[in-house]
Amino acid sequence: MAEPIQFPDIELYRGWGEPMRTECTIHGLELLEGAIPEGLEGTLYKVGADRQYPSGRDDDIFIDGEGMIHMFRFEDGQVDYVNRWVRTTRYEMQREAKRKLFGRYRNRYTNDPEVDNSVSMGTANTTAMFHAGHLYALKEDDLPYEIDPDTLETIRRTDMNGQIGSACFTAHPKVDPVTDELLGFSYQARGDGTKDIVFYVFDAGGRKINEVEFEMPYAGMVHDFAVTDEWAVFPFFPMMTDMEKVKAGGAYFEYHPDKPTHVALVPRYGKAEDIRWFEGPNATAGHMMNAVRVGNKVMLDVCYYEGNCFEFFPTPSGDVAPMVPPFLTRLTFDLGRNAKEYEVERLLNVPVEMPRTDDRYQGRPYRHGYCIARSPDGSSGTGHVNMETGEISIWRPGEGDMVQECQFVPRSASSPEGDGWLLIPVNRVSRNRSDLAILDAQNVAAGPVALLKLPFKVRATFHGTWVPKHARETGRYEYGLAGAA
Ligand code: V55
Ligand code: FE
Repeated sequence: MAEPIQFPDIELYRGWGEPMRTECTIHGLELLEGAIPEGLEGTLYKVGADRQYPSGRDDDIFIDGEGMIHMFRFEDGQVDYVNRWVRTTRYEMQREAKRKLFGRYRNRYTNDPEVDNSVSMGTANTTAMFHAGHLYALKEDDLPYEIDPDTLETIRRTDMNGQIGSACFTAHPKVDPVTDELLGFSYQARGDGTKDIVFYVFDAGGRKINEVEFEMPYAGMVHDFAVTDEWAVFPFFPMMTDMEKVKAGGAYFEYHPDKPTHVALVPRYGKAEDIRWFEGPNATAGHMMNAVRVGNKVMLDVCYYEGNCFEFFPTPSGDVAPMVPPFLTRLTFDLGRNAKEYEVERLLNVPVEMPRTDDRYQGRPYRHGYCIARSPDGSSGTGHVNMETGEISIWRPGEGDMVQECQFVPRSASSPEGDGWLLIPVNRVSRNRSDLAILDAQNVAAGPVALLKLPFKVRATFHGTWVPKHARETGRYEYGLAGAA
């Protein structure tokens, strides 16, 4: 007899966090308000964590949980919605066993004895990536899972035709929609607790054209990075893995409040010997908005925590280090000087997370940023940041409601920066269901130009990507920059 399915009564699973565990298909979402903009043709893919089976543990955390991929397909004036579990090795093994076999977040020493130590813990729960005609679901501790872009069926776990020789690939790759290059990396690349990091550049056809292998100062978490025309910027915040603690069943990461931050600037098309190292104050961060090079200076714009960014990762002594608010902050690295320090400058005094841009301007001088702006009452709204003036304008969906990460879609392949729409899954918390809001990206505060209804909740998505109709057909974005030749 299989065990009864009973989730523990913990905060994580209450209210909006109640596991959804449901695969749905809707042909044509109801339009509640406004009109779907003409010319908006393509697919928004989003990936998040749901809960396949109860773990029986009380140390479960929101960034764990089996991957669920969602799509909103805009076609012929309507929007279809589909979501499917990603059939990871872990998902399939648990489905077969009819119970949870994998234990604490990234801690294989807490797995059920019937799971071989070599099986990946990967959940494919963090983002969707589209490159060279293929769609993937990603988690930073595992290889990519290729997904059918029309049905969301899982095709395979892949090392990209043997080109990734590591155990994993980042969940924050950068696909440049102008050059169609893919930039990514593997961290703890030789397995749990290793210091190896490998940076990759792939061309528009998916062929690896550069690889730079180097060592981090310690086996840390490298959740995101940023790229400019010449550099890949890797901040190493002191969120570290201690394998002795992990082997004893502890948390996979610990926040060290007394350690500095190290930053590596890795040449985009160069070699490890040309890496430039910097060192700065204690801090943490998950997400980068962008990086830009101007002359000899590289600027990294990041949602910066002057302390811990994850309450569930303790200090080495086992204390809870309370989470501090994230502020959009610019770190400036002067490559013209032979100094290790960098400048730290707060750009905005409102706590913001899940930063995005018009992705054609990743690594290029930019004027528009988008983010989730938090309110003191626990609700949230979608923010537009004018990067020249530092002003933020915010759309708040309603009392108690929350927004998920937005996706910018340009009006046309070569429209000016910021001319387009924002697509946003909205948590209608009091109604226990979701909407998809479409905002005019140049007038965020005016509220949705269209609002589509989901008769259930899209529980949690972290990140995603937009694939325009022409890219699904040709495998290339081939976007342009307004004013560029
Ligand atoms: C983060 C998210 C993750 C993860 C590690 O936001 C770090 C940071 C969604 O999963 O596994
Ligand atoms: Fe992330």
